[in-house]
Parts: sequence; C-alpha cells; structure tokens
Amino acid sequence: MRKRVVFITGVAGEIGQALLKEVAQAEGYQVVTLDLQPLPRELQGLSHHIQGDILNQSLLRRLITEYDVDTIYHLAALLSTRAEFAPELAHRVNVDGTLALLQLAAEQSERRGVPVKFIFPSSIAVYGMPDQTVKQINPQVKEWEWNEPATMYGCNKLYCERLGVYFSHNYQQLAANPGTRLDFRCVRFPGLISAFTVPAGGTSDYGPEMLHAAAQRRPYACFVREEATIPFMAMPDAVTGLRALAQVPQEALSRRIYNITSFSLSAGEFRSQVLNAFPNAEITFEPDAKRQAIVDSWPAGLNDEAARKDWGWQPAYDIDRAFAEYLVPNIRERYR
Ligand code: AKB
Repeated sequence: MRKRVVFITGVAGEIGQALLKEVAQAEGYQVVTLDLQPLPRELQGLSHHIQGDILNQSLLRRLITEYDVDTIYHLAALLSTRAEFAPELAHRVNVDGTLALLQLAAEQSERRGVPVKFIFPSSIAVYGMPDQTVKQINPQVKEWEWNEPATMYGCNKLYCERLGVYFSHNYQQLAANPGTRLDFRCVRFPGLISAFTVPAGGTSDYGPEMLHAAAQRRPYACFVREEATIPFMAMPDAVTGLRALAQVPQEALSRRIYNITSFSLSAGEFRSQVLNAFPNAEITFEPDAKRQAIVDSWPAGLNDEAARKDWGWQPAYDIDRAFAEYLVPNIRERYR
C-alpha cells in the first residue's frame, strides 16, 4: 500500500524549517520534504528528505506516484529582492514550479477520489499601494484591494493564487467527467520574523536582520527609512496559521485566499524594540531607494477579518509578547 504523506517543498527555508518541526510531531503521517539544499543537521531524521529541484518534473512525478500525498505545503520560492535580480529564474521557480505541482496534485486528487490539500503561502507583495497617502489612509487592506504588485515576486504570487483557485474549481471544466479536484488554500503573510533562522533574499528582511545583528553585537544599517511601515508576524504564528488553514473543514471556508497578520510597526519602532533588549545596538538608517520603493508599495497592515471569522485565526504573539517571549530570549540563546 502506498504511504500517506505530507509533502513540504522549500523545506530548508525559514518557514519550512519551522513547519517541519511541527508537522513531524503530528501523528498519522509520514513527511516527505524537498529542497535544493540538504536539511540542517538538527532537522535530519524528521522527514524523508529529497535534495532536488522543484523544476525537475520527473522527480516530482516519481514522488507523487510513490506516495499517497494527502497535503502539500508548497513553500519553494525566490523572495522579492532576489527575484528582482533574477526575474526569469524567479518566474521559473515561483510560477512554473507551482504550476507543475498543481498539475500533479490535480492528477493525484482525481486518482484517489479525495482532494489533495494544497497549502500555499502568499505575501503582502501581491499588493501595490499607489502612493504613501493611500497607504496611510488605508492601514488595513482587504484581500481584493490593490492587487497590483510592483515586483516579480508579487506578480508570481498573485498569479499562482489565481492558478490555485482555477485548479480547485475550473480545471478540466469541459471534460465529460472532471473527477475530484484539488483543494487549494492560501494565506497571505506579512514579513516573518524567526528567532532561529535569518532570512535571505526578501525585502522585509530589515526587521529580523536588525535583531540578529544586535544580538551578535554587529552594527546594522537599515535599508529603509525610519517611517517605513509594514505588517510583521512571529514565525510560530505563521506555522500555526498554515496548519490551522490545512485542518479546517472545507465547508467553513468562504474564500480560498486569506490575509493573516499580527502587528504593524515602522522600521524606527522596530529599532526601539531591539534597543529595549540590546541597549548598545548600533542601528542606523541608510535607505536604498529601490528596496525602499518595494516596501512603500506594500500595505501598512492587513485586514484579516475573514480568517478570524471562518477558521478562528488569532495570532498568539502581539508585538510585546513576540519580542519578550519568543524573539529576544531565543536569539540571545542562539548567539550566546
Ligand atoms: C519578502 O520580503 O520577499 C518576503 C515577503 C514579504 O513575502 N518576506
């Protein structure tokens, strides 16, 4: 009999590492993971890990044939700053990789007669605020507002959201008997902050970079202005959000794409939080016009009412708790 599994792509990234620890503890499933990189030593043994490329179609097909995939967490992606330097590669990984996996998940759903759950992390990058006044007077954007991304990454995420919805409702709509379709679900994340990993290639990275630099007594020059404001979330809440969305019965969902958020703060306020914990930290502001423009195009906050109403989303960490109970103690310990 084929083994029932949870499949996580991009597992060696920040969300993947945090998610794997939680999913591996959940009973009843074997976990299969994929990444270009090997698993960090402390995570080895938690999954059957395949070091490989999301663009390797025959590898993906072999996996889907070998395992009865119940849930896919598709995390593999190039983030916003990196994607601006390599837009064609970003399109291949972020779009072609997602399309290939959606197709395989659709086939698998049809074969097993039960929908494969396809859980997809999207981002504040799908929004494009036209100017700073509009950004200020609309501090909590709804899912359908300003879907006009300014980056390749944002375009990729927005399009893949639409593809996921298409595969859930319309894929093979002209076939005589379309069979069971997959079950695509997506959360749009704010900037994420982990105590255990350092981000790479994103534009919200200035927050976590400030904190990790301070804990290592390294000076840090922040690449956005003090007033630049976007929403953030502590990594444990991000993992809780993904897993909660995967578990909720389909009838409870009024949409397939949900904003979730925790707290919004400016880069200057982020610095103040860091200074509370590390009073000698040397944090300066040296805005980079291009990365600043990306952050300016992102909203200052998200409206996550639908997630709260439909599946009880509620972040466990507000700003104070995130810094006092999760970030500062764990980061101190990490660099001790
Ligand atoms: C990035 O900065 O690219 C990501 C994101 C906001 O999706 N962290």
